[in-house]
Amino acid sequence: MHIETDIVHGGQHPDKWTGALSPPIYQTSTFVFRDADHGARLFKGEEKGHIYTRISNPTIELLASKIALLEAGEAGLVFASGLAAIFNVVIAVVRSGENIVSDDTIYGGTYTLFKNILPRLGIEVIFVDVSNPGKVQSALNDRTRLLFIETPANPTLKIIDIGACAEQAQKKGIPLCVDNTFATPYLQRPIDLGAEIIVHSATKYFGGHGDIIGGVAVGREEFIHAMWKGAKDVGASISPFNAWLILRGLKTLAVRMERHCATAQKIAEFLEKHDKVETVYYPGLKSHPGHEIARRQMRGFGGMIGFDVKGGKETGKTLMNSVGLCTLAVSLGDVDTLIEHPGSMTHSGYTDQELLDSGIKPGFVRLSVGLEHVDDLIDDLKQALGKI
Ligand code: LCS
Repeated sequence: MHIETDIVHGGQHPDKWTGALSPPIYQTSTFVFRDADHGARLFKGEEKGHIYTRISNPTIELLASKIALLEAGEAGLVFASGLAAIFNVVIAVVRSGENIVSDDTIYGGTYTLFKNILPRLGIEVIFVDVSNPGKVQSALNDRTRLLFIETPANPTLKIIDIGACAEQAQKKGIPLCVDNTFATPYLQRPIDLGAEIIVHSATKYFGGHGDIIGGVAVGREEFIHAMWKGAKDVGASISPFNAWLILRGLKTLAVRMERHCATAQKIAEFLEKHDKVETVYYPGLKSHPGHEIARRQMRGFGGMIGFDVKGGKETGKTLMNSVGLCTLAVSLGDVDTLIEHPGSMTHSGYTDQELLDSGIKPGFVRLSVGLEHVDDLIDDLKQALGKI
């Protein structure tokens, strides 16, 4: 089936008890055992069944298998947030005394997890520009257990060649983990290009409506099972209701992504021509250094745009304080267009030098293009840029 069809039907079937088309929400913490031996067998893994929602839940499992299908992976595991998914992947793969090689441009929360929390567990993270194969080669060593990237990356929309990266990881015998939040499997399927593990903030395009927090990891069956064994004791489980809201949001992923891409392309072209704008970062623009790679590995360029306004941070602030229709807030992938300043908001865990090294200039503004009419969005940005 085409991915558009899998997005609607994949993994789902009418409820076997009632025929309900929409899946039931198993909003329960616990599941009743038939007798004491049944409970003991479930705990020993001798019989399949649900015990307790931190361990497993049918609504959450439905979401996990649906996302695994969309990502062309064997299995998936859903978490309370994207960061919980990333943390659980790391602790499933990396032990104290070992390390991760990560691209230097990633979501600020992932960056502070890697920079501040993992070293406390004895896990070192080596940050390099992963788009440069030579730098990756010299960073990988005998204690490296994971190569981690985001593409397109938050917030600069940096593009990394997934296939080339996967090859380097395979040579080293380690998995490549791709955070596919910005693209979604509708636009890009890293597993088809050689990646082994996919993570997502489901909070974003999967949910799509700005009303939940969730995360997911996808990979080989054996890996997901091993990760689940640890994750059930870490306890970062999503609520069944939130899992259901993501299932509902997912149904419109294809049409939403088409519109996000079309509107973002027009806005990026508008911004590129504007005399108050210095640089526009959008992979759909020919001027973007990752444009050719993005064309090869993505079927569309996504709904995220970055841009530098002339005059730096202060003019950036004037712009953000002057928008009317665009909303000044973090998060992304919502139906509402959101605008924010990564340097002082989502990426405030980077030092000023680290921001510059990752190409995030002081006046860099990030736009998550929503589903409003493109002309209304352009009018709003035009009037706000006019205030500079
Ligand atoms: N990965 C990416 C690429 C993200 O953008 C985020 C959150 C996460 C992982 C973490 O997911 P969460 O735990 O929030 O579900 N990005 C955010 C952002 O850019 N603004 O607010 C959150």
